Amino acid sequence: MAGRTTRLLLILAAFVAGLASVFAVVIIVSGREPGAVATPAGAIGGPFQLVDQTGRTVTEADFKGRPFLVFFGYTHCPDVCPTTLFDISEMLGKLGPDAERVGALFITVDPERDTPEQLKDYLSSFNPRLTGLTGDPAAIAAVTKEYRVYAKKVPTENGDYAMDHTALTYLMSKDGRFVAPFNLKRTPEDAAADLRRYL
Ligand SMILES: [Cu+2]
Repeated sequence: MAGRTTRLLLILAAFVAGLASVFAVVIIVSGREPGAVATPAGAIGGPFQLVDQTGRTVTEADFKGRPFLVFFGYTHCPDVCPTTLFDISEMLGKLGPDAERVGALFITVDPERDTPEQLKDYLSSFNPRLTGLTGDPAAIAAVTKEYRVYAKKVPTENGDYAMDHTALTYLMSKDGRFVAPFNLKRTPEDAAADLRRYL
């Protein structure tokens, strides 16, 4: 009986913890909604040197002449990252051949676990045009700072950890300047049509 109560309590605790983390994400997201981005466009983003899921060195120069989306997250993320990557994948699918004329970057905030191999494995479930990027902690710290991304390690009950992080998709122009947060909460057709305007 006591064992059962303990288990129920543990399940309840896990549920509450899960709920709390969802709210934390919501707060982070809502804190960075379009209206809250008061900084002048152009001040967000900048040069970076990272490694993609194939081990290739990638810099911002690789996307010159193409509008690109940037999303920060990590492969162990329970919901926000997979949902966003799914939405971006759907949109890339709707772009058809134009998908080659845009960039879609998933930059990890968890370089400790997200090696190029881990990114490759994880991204195999999504649109192949997604570029997963990782790097040494200093390079990741630099790029998160440039994009004003909040990312914080949060220990979990099982001795592991999760990452609280800004869940904003940045739309960058052909010349690498920040345009606006990119809205994925619409049909992939609408999102694709919007992105086409920046080609
Ligand atoms: Cu995430």
